[in-house]
Amino acid sequence: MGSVSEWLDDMASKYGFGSKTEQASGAAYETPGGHVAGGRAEVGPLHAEASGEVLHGHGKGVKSTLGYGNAKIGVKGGEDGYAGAEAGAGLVKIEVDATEALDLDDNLVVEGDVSAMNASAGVALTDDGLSAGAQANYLEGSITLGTTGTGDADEETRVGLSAGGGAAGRVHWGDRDGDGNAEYGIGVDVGPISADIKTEDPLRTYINTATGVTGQAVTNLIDGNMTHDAVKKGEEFLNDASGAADDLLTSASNWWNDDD
Ligand SMILES: [Ca+2]
Ligand SMILES: [Ca+2]
Repeated sequence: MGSVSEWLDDMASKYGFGSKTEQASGAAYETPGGHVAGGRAEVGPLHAEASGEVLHGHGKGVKSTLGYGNAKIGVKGGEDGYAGAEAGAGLVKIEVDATEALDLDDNLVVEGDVSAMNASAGVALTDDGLSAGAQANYLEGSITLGTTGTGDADEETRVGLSAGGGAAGRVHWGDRDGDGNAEYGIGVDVGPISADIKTEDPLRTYINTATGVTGQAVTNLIDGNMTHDAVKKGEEFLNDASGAADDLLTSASNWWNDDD
């Protein structure tokens, strides 16, 4: 006769909750040039996922999908944290990574995608950012250009067009090149326009965008990550100011005590 904790342990390992979490399951059926796959569940703290693709092709830098759907419900912490609820489906999607397809410099980001009959809705919070929205498009496409892995001031811009309805917004803070400098950014889908900007150095990007060629001439002369440097200078200033305030208070209190 086992104790309650033994029983709980047994149930935890059996169903994957409590301390013995991580339980994943799935099934995939490969066919020539395609597959159907779905599954994944992590009970504790809850996470479920299902996805499927009818036909799937993968060439050098080109991925094409015909008939797809996915759904997630959330709350999961840890490394690849996820919180939210999302669902989406579409008919055709073609994604091109030109850097791979055309053997371009690995530090360039040149990507494009086109899809038709798409619908998606949901809210998601992941390690890479926050997104929310609902939309249905007959046709949509986007191009992403930028740099990655070149230092601490990489930038990416994505612009897209769509025909359909709905709206979405995103906040980015992922680290694509894993250099410890997050690429901060925002993105919106409003009307036919979709745009995202991500940058490891928001201050530099802001000056370049707001002041054009003149600003770029100036920022080109400044090495390093301007945002990090500005934050550091700000902290130093605050430390100095608080040090000066401390000195002032000490002097005042000494004067007061002497006068006593
Ligand atoms: Ca970088
Ligand atoms: Ca980075």
